[in-house]
Amino acid sequence: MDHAVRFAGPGSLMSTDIGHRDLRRAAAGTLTGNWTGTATLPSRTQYPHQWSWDSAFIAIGLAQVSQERAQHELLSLLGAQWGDGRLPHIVYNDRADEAYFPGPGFWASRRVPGAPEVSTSGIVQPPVHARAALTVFTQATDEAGALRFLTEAYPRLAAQHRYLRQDRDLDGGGLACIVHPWESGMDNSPAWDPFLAGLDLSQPFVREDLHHVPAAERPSDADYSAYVALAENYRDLGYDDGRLFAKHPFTVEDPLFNAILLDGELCLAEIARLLGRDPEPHRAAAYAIHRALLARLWDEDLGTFVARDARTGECATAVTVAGFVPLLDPWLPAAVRRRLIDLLVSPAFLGGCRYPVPTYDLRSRDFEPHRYWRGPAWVNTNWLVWIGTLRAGRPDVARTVRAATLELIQRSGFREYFDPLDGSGRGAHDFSWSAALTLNMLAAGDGPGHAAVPLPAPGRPVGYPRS
Ligand code: 9WN
Repeated sequence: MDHAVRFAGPGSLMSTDIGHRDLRRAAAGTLTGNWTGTATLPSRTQYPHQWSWDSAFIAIGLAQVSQERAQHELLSLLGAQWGDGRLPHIVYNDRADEAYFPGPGFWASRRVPGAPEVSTSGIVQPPVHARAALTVFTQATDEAGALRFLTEAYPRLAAQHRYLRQDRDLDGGGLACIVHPWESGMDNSPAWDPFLAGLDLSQPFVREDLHHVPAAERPSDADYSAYVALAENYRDLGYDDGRLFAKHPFTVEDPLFNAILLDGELCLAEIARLLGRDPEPHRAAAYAIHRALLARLWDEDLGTFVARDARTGECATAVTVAGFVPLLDPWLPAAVRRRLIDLLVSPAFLGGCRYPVPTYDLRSRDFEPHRYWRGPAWVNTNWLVWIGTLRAGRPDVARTVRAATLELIQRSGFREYFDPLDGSGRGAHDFSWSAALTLNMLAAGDGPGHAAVPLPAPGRPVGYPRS
């Protein structure tokens, strides 16, 4: 197959040093504008608290600006970890209590044994944090200080991963389940539609998310009702994962979440090695996820990874950008890797629009270029695909994804998401991870192997036959 990507290259300004220098300055300014003194808000207007995977992406960008702030960003989030190891998806900022729904009163985290003093939500987000900690380390100039940071972060990251691999592996099949679309980070993805159909959605609530962003760019009221109902149910079960399988209607294995968990275990193996600890349990955990991902989520007909309902075994048929994130798996069979790259460069994604990467197959009947996670390009998913293609040994495709991302930013600013057809910005303005990951992409340049994008060696996991 011809892998030529039919994407028109980056604008001329982007290829100049001046363009990059201005972009770097603007990105650093955006992060400073959203800094509270202890953490960085995703957006001052739309998201006035600390979010989990946002903070991981932000720390990766802050590593280019200030080691101190990058370390602080992650440690402040890790400080809100629950006793069972879960890292909450929101850590609430007391000063912005009423500005976001659902607020701290909804989750009532402080009534839960083992929850921290600070108010948090009770759900999680994709575990990009081990990769973030390793990237902060690889960008440090004060190695001794950065090792102290890793020493502090490592046990918490290991506990976070243990929670996901054990407590969230609800049927023992080797993958972590998400129990709410918010846990996927791609909240409104069409992949969740079949699993949300038929839920009882009668709770009254007031949406705060439509004050700053048009309704046509946000989830529908029906989707929001499902989010609220699921969150209430999990809360009313006492956030007890042991009761989920019998009593919770959303238990889903997501390829993006699990591929990030796999990658995170390899990053933890590297962190363990740096700290003189045993990396082997982390490598073995990564390899176990690799096997389960292939066995459970690979769809041979579609040529991509799909989400699966852990209870019924039903798989989603939506082809989304989440399916490419397993390119992060260094053990992926060559044929699977090839199929994924073929799909990625095809008219369904890179080859079909001027401003990739769309989050959803462009040819789908319900593709929406403006609505949150149902079509727009996002910087964080572009970044994950970029690292995945580097990991997969396709620097040609990686170059295209990086150029497309920087061009979007140059054209429309640090918006939350972008119309992949015309490149216009959507959602929140001055969005932190768009700025942070721009800084990382600028630092890494085009060539693979830069320290700003560590790709820890997979090693040879002990005790497993080759798959
Ligand atoms: C719910 C903060 C978060 C991101 C998510 C994104 C969006 C929240 C919302 O904003 O979700 O968690 O209110 O829509 O989907 O990925 O972490 O930026």
